[in-house]
Amino acid sequence: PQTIYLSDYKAPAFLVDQVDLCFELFEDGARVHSTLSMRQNPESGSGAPLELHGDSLKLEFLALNGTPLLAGAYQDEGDKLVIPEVPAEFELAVVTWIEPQNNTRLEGLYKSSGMFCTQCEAEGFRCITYYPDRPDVMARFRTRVEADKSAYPVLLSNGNPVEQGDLDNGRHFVTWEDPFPKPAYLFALVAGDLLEKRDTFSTCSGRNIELRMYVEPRNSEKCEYAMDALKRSMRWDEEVYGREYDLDIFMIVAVDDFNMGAMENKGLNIFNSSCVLASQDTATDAAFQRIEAIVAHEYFHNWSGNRVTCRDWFQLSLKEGFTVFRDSQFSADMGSPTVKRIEDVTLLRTAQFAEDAGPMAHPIRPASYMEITNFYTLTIYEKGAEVVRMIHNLLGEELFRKGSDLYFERHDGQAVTTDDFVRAMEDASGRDLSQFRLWYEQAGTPVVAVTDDYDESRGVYRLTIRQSIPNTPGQTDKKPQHIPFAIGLLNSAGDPLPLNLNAEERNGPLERVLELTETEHSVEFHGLPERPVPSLLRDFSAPVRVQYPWTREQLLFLMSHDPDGFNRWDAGQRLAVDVIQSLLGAPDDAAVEPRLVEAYRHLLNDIELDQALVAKMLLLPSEAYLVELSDQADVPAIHDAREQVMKHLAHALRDELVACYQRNLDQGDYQLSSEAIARRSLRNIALAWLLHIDDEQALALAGEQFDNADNMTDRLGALRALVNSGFEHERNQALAAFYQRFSEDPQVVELWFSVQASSDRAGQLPQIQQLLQHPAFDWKNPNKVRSVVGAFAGQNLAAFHSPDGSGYQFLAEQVCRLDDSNPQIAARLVSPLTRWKKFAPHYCEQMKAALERIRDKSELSRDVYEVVHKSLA
Ligand code: B3K
Ligand code: ZN
Repeated sequence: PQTIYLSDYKAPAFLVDQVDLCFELFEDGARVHSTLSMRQNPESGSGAPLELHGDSLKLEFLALNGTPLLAGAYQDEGDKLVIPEVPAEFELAVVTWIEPQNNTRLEGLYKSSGMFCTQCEAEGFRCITYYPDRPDVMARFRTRVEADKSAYPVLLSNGNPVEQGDLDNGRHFVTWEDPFPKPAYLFALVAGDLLEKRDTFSTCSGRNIELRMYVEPRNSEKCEYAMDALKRSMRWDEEVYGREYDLDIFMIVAVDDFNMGAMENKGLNIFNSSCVLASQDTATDAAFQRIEAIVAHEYFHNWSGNRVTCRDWFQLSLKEGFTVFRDSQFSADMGSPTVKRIEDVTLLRTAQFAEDAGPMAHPIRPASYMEITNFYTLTIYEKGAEVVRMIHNLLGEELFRKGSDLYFERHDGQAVTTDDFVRAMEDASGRDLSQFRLWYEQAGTPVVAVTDDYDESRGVYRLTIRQSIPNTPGQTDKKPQHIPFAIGLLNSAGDPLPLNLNAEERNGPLERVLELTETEHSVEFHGLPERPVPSLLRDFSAPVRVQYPWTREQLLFLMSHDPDGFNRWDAGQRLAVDVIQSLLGAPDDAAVEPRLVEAYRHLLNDIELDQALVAKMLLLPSEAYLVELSDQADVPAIHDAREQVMKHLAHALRDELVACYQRNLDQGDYQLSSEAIARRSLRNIALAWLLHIDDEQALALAGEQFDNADNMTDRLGALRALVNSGFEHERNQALAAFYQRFSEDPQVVELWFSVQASSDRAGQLPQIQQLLQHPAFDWKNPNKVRSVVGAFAGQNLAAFHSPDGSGYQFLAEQVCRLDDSNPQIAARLVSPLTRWKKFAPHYCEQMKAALERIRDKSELSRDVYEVVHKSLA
């Protein structure tokens, strides 16, 4: 496969003004008629041949300005159609035949449970027709869809419906017109027998927007939450960013077979069912929150992505980083900002830091790729969002808004670069972000090492802060970056101290954002009668690793006194990490730090503190995070040490856990407020811990909760606790009952699969093999694959890293099998193996062998090829 470089970017030789499409949909295939009004791009030289992308197409007809082109007048190069000579302005007619019913890659036009749907980002449109399939070619689309009327009563595409009617043979058509020029990756089409849910939204300027959701009839009762979330998103984007919706209709469609979460097609968002459908009985609190975030994310793309789009795919973070930042601000506003921050940082530190330290590390604006689909990464999305967040914090709320207004105004209708985004922020604020731009160019997580000393005689406390950025593939000797580093100081009573930068200053602010720009930065704080405790990187003000020689004493202190909620949580995590790490390889009866137990006791009894924060603080750092923090990870040892701490805590705090469970029982109706969510999460944590030590009373509580829950959070919480307990009989009984009750609901069946696959008790390899044989398992459905294979390799770490290497071989086998049908999903599944160098020698050799096995498969897809070869390099 070829590598594509950012430095090779050239403006398109031809532009498309208008696209006229007609889809004739049949059971054995689809005929696509396309008429393109094209002209030479005045900004690039003339004389270039016309090149159109194509993938798996059968060309039936080709005509230039009405004259059919004969075989010699063009070349069909497989992935490209080349017409050597074309006039400066012309009309090109293309007819292609495609087979959506056989499309298992789920890119382009395909079928999912009987309906037709599309996925065109990044390069799916070329699987539909020949086209200059690149985001900087923007055109107006008019789309006619024809299909059998009884099988496909609903026919949708982007924009507004302009014509419809009946045809011969029981067929009908609808024509849609999208007035906004767009790149082909935002094209969408849906045809099916779908139920329509309607609502309306009145915009800030008083326009009435029709909101429609289309779902399979069995999902009729699962639409309300997403519809409400959509309206909240629309309002929020008006209020916070001044962005009004621009078409008269906004549509959401739910489909079961979908490679990712959702897609922001203009006016016609398509969602993975699991990211949009929800009811109290079938969705957990976490699922509701995820749905709200994804609905918002896709909606926000209408401006950050659609009205202003990417020039090329190297700029992907332009739309994704910014939009993730926007959806995280939105979620913070809808719930608890501290909890949202903790969740985002947990994902970032566990998974994005790992990616940034592995063989696939890349900057948020990569310089090259083989397969763009592999670059929809945590780095592009999550780190990209952190970079926008830093700009937000450096500029402040008001100037950031000025910058985003300028960006949207300046670039409306254009395809632009991350640099254009940063420039708009600079121009609006007057700030110089030239060094800051390194965040876009340099990969790797900066390490910020802090040391301090206190001069008692002068009352001066000095921090010395050194930054360094590790080498990553293809990048060494990196330049220091511009890092906003928020800090505070506390005295021994736990009060925040004024941060006076010199002897004259008296009432300095209680928090400062230091702007680190040099390799070494030092700063002095004056007027301090005692040595303070530093609170570093408050609210995680930059995506960096902080090193500071915290004592356990200091961490305990920060855990209960830091006014920064995020840092309170973080202090607890650091303490727990330290305790678990100190037990690695220790005998089972080694002593567990008693102060950790007391800190957790205190938390469990603390009813003053925000209970949502308490629930987060009670969660021990995950195995994945502990692996990320170690050098030569021995996963079974990490698993054992963590288990030992968890069991010790559960035994020592048994009575407090029971009390916490009882105190948090819900009396009234199910609600989705932060308080109610926190209550459910506290009682489910208590239940999980108690069942982890096979507590008989907890077994009864779990049984009761499982049988009588009026919502999925509690029912699944009880099931998960039982599955992870030693009560084998009850575990099997509950699993069977759960399946029986929900076997008709694919989203719940996915939960059922993943609860087992992610559990070291129910998800050992033979059990995983059994799940793959289960009638509800379906290799063609990405959600099912993720819920069994993905959950096993990504969450059931002790089983996956079995010392005999069987987990690795298993994964290699499944990747090879999937590579033939859905390379995109196959490439994603490889990810746990790519970090092989991180593990202890015994494991690392076997992981490498598994990668080699995949490498040696014949006819490897470009997707898997790139990941495997880069990992082995
Ligand atoms: N933009 C899509 C992702 C498309 C992935 C293509 N392989 C969803 C999103 O980020 O909103
Ligand atoms: Zn997105």
